[in-house]
Amino acid sequence: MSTTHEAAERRFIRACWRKPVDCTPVWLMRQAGRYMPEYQALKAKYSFLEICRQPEIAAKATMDAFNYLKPDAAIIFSDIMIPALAMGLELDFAPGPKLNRAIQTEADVASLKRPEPAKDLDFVMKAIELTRAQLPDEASLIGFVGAPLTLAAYLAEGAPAKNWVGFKSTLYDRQPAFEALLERCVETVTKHALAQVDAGCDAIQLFDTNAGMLHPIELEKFALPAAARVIEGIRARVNVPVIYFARDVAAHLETVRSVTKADVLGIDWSVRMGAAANRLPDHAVMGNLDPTLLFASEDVVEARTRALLDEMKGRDGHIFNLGHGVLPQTPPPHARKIIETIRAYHGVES
Ligand code: 1CP
Repeated sequence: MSTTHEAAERRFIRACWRKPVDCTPVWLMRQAGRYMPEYQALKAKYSFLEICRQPEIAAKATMDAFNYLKPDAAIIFSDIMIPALAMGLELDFAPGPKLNRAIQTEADVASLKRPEPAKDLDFVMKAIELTRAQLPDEASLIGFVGAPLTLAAYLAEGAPAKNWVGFKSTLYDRQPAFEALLERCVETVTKHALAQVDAGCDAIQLFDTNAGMLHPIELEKFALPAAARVIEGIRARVNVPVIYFARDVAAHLETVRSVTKADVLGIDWSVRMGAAANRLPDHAVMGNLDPTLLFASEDVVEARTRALLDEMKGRDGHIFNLGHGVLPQTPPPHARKIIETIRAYHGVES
């Protein structure tokens, strides 16, 4: 595919494949979101779902953040819960996702539709096409899905929860139902990821935000093998890098790598980046500034950005990012300071 070939020349993609780069590539998880005044202006006119469902508006949300920050990659404006719409559920955001019902029994799972994302979620693919057309050639476009475990957790719970008791009791008490649900999530997100690549994404990120709240027994039994199956399914058909990001799994990085076989592992800020890279030799890593650092002064942001670059100096396969998403209320100039500092560090124009 020609897009894959062109993408192989881009700085961000080169780093995913651990090829040398002139400057550490950078993007920020949740770079288009509530901290941006441009996004707040969109939200004054449209609901979150309206933004997602109107490709021109979704592309504008992505591009506003891209044009302000000038990172090496943009991420499409959507949400990990959007596939729930195509599974036949009603979804609202307030601001976290809320479903009209929780999926906790085998009958609940059987009632879910089997989505064809290319058709059922065509607004996502149109947003990707419009965004790709507006991005400069050297920028990459990241598509994303929730990893199966994380999507299953939200489906079983119906909404974010403090201790995720609804989800965990489904997992512990009704394992056949949980396995059936996980299976549907594997199928759905694999198709959704492939449709996003077909529409023009250069890389796919799996967000497994909830994996780290599992006991290691369930992490190894369910979360990681399910993510591995999605990654295998993507790889069987397209040649794009796949990033796997989970939180609170620093104790298990070696297992995460060997089971998921993701090309790039996202690292949260609970571990030194150099130490994580040492534990994952010959593997690309992404991360890992503390998102809360961005509430400190620009001087502190600059110093810690440089310290992280020093720590990763001479290693191929580092993609600069935060250890989790940009938080609401973050001062936008502080987010931009990271990118400016990286370019200055390498003597490259911003
Ligand atoms: O009211 C609003 O303005 C909606 C806020 C919002 C936004 C801007 C939500 C609701 N989702 C999004 C966009 C979004 N979500 C993006 C694209 C923007 C970008 O990254 O630049 C992405 C990649 C996501 C991914 C996402 N959604 C994750 C994984 C990443 C992470 O932060 O861990 C998760 C867990 C969600 C669920 C979700 N959607 C929205 C919220 C507030 C949440 C978190 C709910 C919770 O507390 O569990």
